[in-house]
Amino acid sequence: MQGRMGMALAASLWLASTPGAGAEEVTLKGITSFAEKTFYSRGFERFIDKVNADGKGLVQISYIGGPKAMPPFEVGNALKSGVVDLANVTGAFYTNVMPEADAWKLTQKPMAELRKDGGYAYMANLYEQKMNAILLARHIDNNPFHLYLTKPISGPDLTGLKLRITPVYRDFFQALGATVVQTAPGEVYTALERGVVDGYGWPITGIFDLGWHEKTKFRVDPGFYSAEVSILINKNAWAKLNDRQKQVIADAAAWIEAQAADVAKENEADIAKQKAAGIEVIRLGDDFRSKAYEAGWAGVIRQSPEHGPKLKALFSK
Ligand code: 173
Repeated sequence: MQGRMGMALAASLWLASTPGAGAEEVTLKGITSFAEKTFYSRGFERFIDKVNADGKGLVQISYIGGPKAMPPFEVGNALKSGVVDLANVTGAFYTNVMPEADAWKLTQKPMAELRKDGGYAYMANLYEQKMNAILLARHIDNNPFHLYLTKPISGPDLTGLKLRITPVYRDFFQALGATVVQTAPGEVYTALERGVVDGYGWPITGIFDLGWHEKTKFRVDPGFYSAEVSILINKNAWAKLNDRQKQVIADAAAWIEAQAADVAKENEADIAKQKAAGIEVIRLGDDFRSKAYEAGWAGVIRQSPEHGPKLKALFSK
């Protein structure tokens, strides 16, 4: 026993005293574009906890917080420029920097497959060029978007409705005739309360986090696309890490990405919760979903005529 402890002590002393071995603990700054402790931030928070536990003496993440610290639509630029080192964010929030990022919502293959078949590699190149970043982990997938309303509709015609959107829903809702207004999630409650909008786009999970269920009367089914929320790291911050520090981050990233499959369970829980809250379901046909994909891909290809068609080929089944 004593001999082994002696070895461990000797090893840690050697590391601490070897110049250039990167033994100094590095602290990275991490931000989330969703409210702290809400559904879409939770995976990032678990990732941070794991890095901070496994990375003692090597690498730590200082959690700056959410939209109170930085508006969600500014997170992409902050990551690119290195104002923050790590970001928990969805592609729709940084289309100003990388329009192609919004295409993640249209993937019909799991990340494990995209990491093998070239889909991830194609995007990784764009992240390097346009975002100065690496996408470490997509921890939200298998999580459809829906249209939520304060008044009923009788079919897929959204003419006369004013809907809260992000780039995720813009092309689809407009194609169905809606008037759209973009807001950050933090403004949805007030927009509903004041009657500024008749509804909003949001995934199946999370409407209880910010109290929107109080103002929501209907959910339109079927859902469409698959919500993406990922953890990104600035390239320069990554390049400065030594191999052991990178390993801690990469292991935590693989661990959290593998949990994206569990999101499906959370979907079921929120569907039941919505029902219990009295939110009625308006069921439209499957062509509602087909139209979503059609409008979504048309939008991505219009935003990025160079990469859009290639992404469509790589991401579709
Ligand atoms: O509606 C949104 O704010 C949005 O685009 C989004 C994307 C992924 C997860 C949750 C919300």
